[in-house]
This record gives sequence, C-alpha cells and structure tokens, in this order.
Amino acid sequence: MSAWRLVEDPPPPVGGGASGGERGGEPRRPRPSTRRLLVVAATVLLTLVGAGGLAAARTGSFFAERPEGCAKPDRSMQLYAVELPKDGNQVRLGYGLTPQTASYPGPTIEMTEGECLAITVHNQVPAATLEQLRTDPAHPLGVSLHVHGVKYTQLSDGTVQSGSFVPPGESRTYTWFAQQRNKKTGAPGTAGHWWYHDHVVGGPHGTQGLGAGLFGGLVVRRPGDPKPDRTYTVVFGDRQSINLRRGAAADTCDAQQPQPGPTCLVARKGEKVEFIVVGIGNDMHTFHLHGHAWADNRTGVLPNGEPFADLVPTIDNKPLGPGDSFGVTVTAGDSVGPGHWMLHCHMQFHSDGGMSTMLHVLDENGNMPPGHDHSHAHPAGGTAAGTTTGADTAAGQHQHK
Ligand SMILES: [Cu+2]
Repeated sequence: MSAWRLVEDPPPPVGGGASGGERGGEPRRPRPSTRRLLVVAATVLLTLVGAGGLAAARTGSFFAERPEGCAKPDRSMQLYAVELPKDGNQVRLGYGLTPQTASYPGPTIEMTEGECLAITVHNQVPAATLEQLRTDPAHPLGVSLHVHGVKYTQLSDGTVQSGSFVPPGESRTYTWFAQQRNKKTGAPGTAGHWWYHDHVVGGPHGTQGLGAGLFGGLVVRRPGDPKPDRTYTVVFGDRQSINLRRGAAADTCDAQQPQPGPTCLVARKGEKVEFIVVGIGNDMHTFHLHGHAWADNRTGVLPNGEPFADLVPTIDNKPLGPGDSFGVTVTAGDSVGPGHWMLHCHMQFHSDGGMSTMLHVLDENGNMPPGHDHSHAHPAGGTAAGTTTGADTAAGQHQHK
C-alpha cells in the first residue's frame, strides 16, 4: 500500500460562502480605547500643524470609517493574533480564525469584488513578548492588520501613525472593501492575489511582526472566476525561507497521511491548485514549479475562446520582490502525472540554502503510485522514481537540495 494517501480534503479558504467567516452579522463598531483616542488626538494635532492640516480641517473629511461604496459590511469574521511555540530561539506569532488554529502563514481570506468585509482582530499576544520584539522603548505595544490591494480607510490602515492598531488584550475591527472595476471612473477593480500582515510589532513597519509570522494570503475574485480546488499561500522571505522554514522543515507532509497545510503542499492529479505567492523581507526571489506552467494573467487560467489569449505568456518561473504578490493556478500533474514536484526559489544560492519544498501530486484516488513514496530531488521532467528508505518515509521529511 502506498504511504501517501490523501485522507481528507483541506478546509476551504475562508470566505466566499465557505466556513470560517461569519455571514450576515453586523460587526461591532470599534470602541476606541482611551489610549487610541490619545494617539488619534496627537495625530490630528500633528496633521493640523502640518502643511496640509488646514485644508484637511476645512474639509473635515479625515478618518472616515469605511471606504466609499462600502456602506455596510456584507460579512464579518474574527481573527486572533497569538504567540506560537518558538522556532529555535525565534519568536513565532500567527493569525488564526481561532486562537488554537493560528499559524504562519495565517488563514487564506477570500473575497469577491463588490464585497465589504469586517475583520475583528483580537490581540492575544502577551505584552511581554511584544515588549521583547520592540526595537524602540517609545514605540507602542500592539499588533495590527494591514492589507494590500483592497480598499480601506485610515482607521483600517493598521499603523501606529493612524492609531489603527490593537493594544495587548484588546480588539479592533478593520474594514476591507473589494472595490469593483468601474469603466466610468477608470477604477481597475481589486480582483487579484494579495496579502495581509502586521504593520506595528517591533517598529513602525511591523518588521518584527512580519519576521515572526504575522502574515497571510488574500484572494479577491470576480464573479465567474474559475474556482480552484485548493489554495496554498507560499511566502518567500529572508534567510532562504518559505513560510519562515527552510529545507526539510518547509515540507512537513506526513508520509502516511499527508494533511494539506501551510507546510504540506499536496494535491490530487487533475485538481486546480492555486498558489498565492508573496515576497517579504529584504531579498529578491523567483518562484519556480517543476513540471507545471501557468498563464501569466490575473487568474493563471486562460478563459476559453479569448481572442487575446496569445498575448498572455505561459511561464513557469516568475520574479518576486519584497511586498509583491501574485497568483498562480496549475492543473496538478497535468500530462506529467503524480509525483513530487519541486517548488523553489530559482536564485541558486537561495535554493541551495534551503529555499525549496515540494508539491506532492497524488493520483486521482489520493494515492502516491508505487515508486513515488520518496521524494529525492527529481530531474526536470520529474518522472524518475525515487528510491524508498525506511528512515525518510518514517520521518515524513523530504530532503531537497
Ligand atoms: Cu530566493
């Protein structure tokens, strides 16, 4: 019997009617704490004495709670920021739909254009931990939620400067608007692959929060977009890391019962697998997947019959800078079959340093065919069967160098 069997489908991404998000509930309006009011007051004062202050005061238009077009949130959800077990001596933090399920990357959040989402962040990270990560004793303690791509106002910016962060033990609601394309105004819409992260832990740019694990993927779809069977968020970061892990640690798939998760990329042949690829930190990277290629457009999939389809290049490698994000959708094992397909940064000293993991493609029944129970680095083409060693299989760890 194969050691590889997909026993259970992964939980779907949050949103779009999937479990996890709470529908229909009117979110709690943020109750500003005294501390926050002081920060806001100080910011207003600074704004007023600034060059643009008088204009802002005259219009009185600063600090709107919600973006235009988002009168009332369509959906609300809870997001917990917690401390996770250390990785060596590195502090690890994560976002989770519950405190118990927090991880890095955090849960993938899914929205549809036109939707307005209220996310209440509960900061359960101990103050002592935030103090330890602080690079300046004058910097306030807290976590935040800052998002790329979609619309939000200053109150949902997730920065210290706008007072939109969450002190330890407190909660705050952030409002995101997946603005639609508008041909009249020229608004391009917000459909795409984005990410969210802390912007406060340690310093004014959340560098320590990001480095500790407070980040996750966001996908905004248009009605009618192809829906993938699985979505994985892969975050390429400093020190040759994928989702803050390197080498064998980046692939924790259990050889007996691989459970899809942040560090176990697994799919059945024929499934549409979507990757939200994000760059964090200070390094440039390239995202490369063996045996698979994708259309370099918004969805990664070419719609049938599009006359401009030939204008969209098909690629299997894409550059990624800090803060960048893009989506990739492939059909697992299409034409190439099941196997262990390398996913890695193609900057050679990064991949050599451990920036490499695997997409484990099982057959249609969820089994890894005999001869594929072990995943040494396969040559390009990936059809060579690896040899099985008991030790590697038992450990569920796969060495790729
Ligand atoms: Cu790299």
